[in-house]
Amino acid sequence: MELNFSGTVDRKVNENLLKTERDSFVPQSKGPQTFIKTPSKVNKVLLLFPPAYTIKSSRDINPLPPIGIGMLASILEKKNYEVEILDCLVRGWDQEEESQANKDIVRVGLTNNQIREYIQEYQPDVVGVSCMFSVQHKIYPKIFSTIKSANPNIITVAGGAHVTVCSKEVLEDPNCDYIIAGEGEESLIDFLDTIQGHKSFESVDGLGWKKEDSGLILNPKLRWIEDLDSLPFPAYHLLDLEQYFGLEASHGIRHAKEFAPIITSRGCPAKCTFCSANKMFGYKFRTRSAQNVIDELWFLKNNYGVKEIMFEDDNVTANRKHATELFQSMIDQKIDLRWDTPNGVGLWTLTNDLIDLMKEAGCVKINFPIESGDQEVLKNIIKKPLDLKRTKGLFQHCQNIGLDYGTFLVVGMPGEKIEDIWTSFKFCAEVGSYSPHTSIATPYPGTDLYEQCKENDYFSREYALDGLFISSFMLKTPDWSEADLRRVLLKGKFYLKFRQIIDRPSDALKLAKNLIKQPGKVFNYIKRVSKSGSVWRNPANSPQGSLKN
Ligand code: B12
Ligand code: SF4
Repeated sequence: MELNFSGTVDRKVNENLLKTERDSFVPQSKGPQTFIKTPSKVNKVLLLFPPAYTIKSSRDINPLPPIGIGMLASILEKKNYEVEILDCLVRGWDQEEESQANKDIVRVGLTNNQIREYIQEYQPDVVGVSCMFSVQHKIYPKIFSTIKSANPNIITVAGGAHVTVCSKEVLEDPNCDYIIAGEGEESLIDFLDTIQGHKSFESVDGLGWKKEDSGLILNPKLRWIEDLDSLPFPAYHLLDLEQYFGLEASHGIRHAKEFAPIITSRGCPAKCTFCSANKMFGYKFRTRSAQNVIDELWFLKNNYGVKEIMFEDDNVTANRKHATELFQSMIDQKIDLRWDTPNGVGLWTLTNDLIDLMKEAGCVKINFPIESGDQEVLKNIIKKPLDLKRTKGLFQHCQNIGLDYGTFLVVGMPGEKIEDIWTSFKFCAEVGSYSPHTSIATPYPGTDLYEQCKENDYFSREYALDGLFISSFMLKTPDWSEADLRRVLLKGKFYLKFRQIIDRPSDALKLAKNLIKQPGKVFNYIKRVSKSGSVWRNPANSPQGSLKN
């Protein structure tokens, strides 16, 4: 099968690209012939967060302050560069452009013209583009070409999770001059030194660049920042936090208008087969000190009136000692903020005592990323270090102390049987989680799942990044068909609602009210899940729904 990431690369190149070790990369092709004349001096840098494609009716995207480029901006300011941040998504949150290829899809955010005008006004020497999501891969070339059309002398550099796992595809774009893989703080500064003639391109960790005689070069990513306290807080003065306040589509349900995301750690020691998080920040779990985090919380509270925090870490509790210290300090210093964990927590380290501490420290909801309710699937297929028996006790404890919780499931992994998925729904009922957030297994570049599917040809249709919305049905295996998956999802949904009414009769009224208020929602759900060819949550990835414009 021909892999179709961007339409411009062949399978051989992709296979190299998706190897886990970037250091084993050997350039395979000459790549586009654009080689950069370096300026003698860089004064101004613009960091840009692109607009996003989404489905018009559900707008499954979240405008959150992009703290990654916020941190880069801080570092740049410390080095005396003049910096601005342009979050094209939030600045154009009320603007929608219909896709010409599919009228269900819209581009949300600033238009190319608006971005061009901004750049022409600001006149940066370098524009850094955050390319975080592979699912948004079609927007990035448009942004690079818009930047070059504003001024062809501007140097473009891309970073972020998508760049990290699909470095070569991004760099092959003739309007993208450089990429930086993995965490960007040190490399961005080294890169700016390099293009000003003070360092060699080869010395910049994780840099992708174009060399006249040998095409694209990807330097290996070898270094991780050990002391996270050495990093400054995001440049909040450039992020303009107020523009995010009160927007409905934040990450999870918000109780306060004034909210902010924060990251307290980097890296994840687990090796879940569907996840590429370690490609971004490595396997070693590194933490900021409790006091460093608290200082940032005070800063957000005192300067921006922030009342609610989202810990956006992959695993805020992965190190129990660190988590205990952090939450205890929040209590001791009377920080008095509500908070939750939208991405879930490291359940293998969670204890009842830690949950008590979290609640006392202001936690209003814990997400339990159990992924499966079947221990064998967890152990042999997902490879998440989780003991479900122990986890049941944690759910029970949350119920006992009245702490809200959610559950994440991923279904349709190769090797998983339909009965196993059913077991997951039964597990959810048992622990009183009647609306689990259920994702269909999706083979992201850079994951073991992707490698396994490629090896065994488990793709149900031609592999394309467009299909990466977590809601897609991209796989087929000898154990089940797409139709089987759809059936069990539908059955599971109704089973859980039925169990909710039986187990908690008082919820029946609430469910009935919801049904009366939004009858179309249930109908749409049934239609979406049962109709072959339609997708689980987001039609952008249906075969007819590719983002062609
Ligand atoms: C917060 C978060 C979100 C937020 C993003 C908000 C925002 N504006 O930043 C929200 C909730 C919107 C989100 C949504 C989704 N997310 Co998300 N998200 C994350 C998460 C947990 C943390 C990101 C973060 O803030 N990290 C901390 C900061 C410091 O890091 P950073 O932003 O990556 O920036 C650093 C580097 O990347 C680099 N860098 C970044 N930009 C640039 C630019 C330049 C020029 C340079 C040089 C360097 C550079 O330097 C920064 C500092 O070190 C990551 C997991 C992770 N560990 O990264 C997943 C992650 C990025 N998300 C992921 C996914 C899949 C999604 C969704 C598709 C899920 C879904 N709903 O289907 C959606 C996509 C939404 C969309 N628009 O289409 C994947 C992306 C994988 C991929 N290849 O695409 C990740 C890696 C999670 C994973 N385990 O796989 N997400
Ligand atoms: S899913 Fe969570 S626990 Fe598993 S590897 Fe990814 S970040 Fe770590």
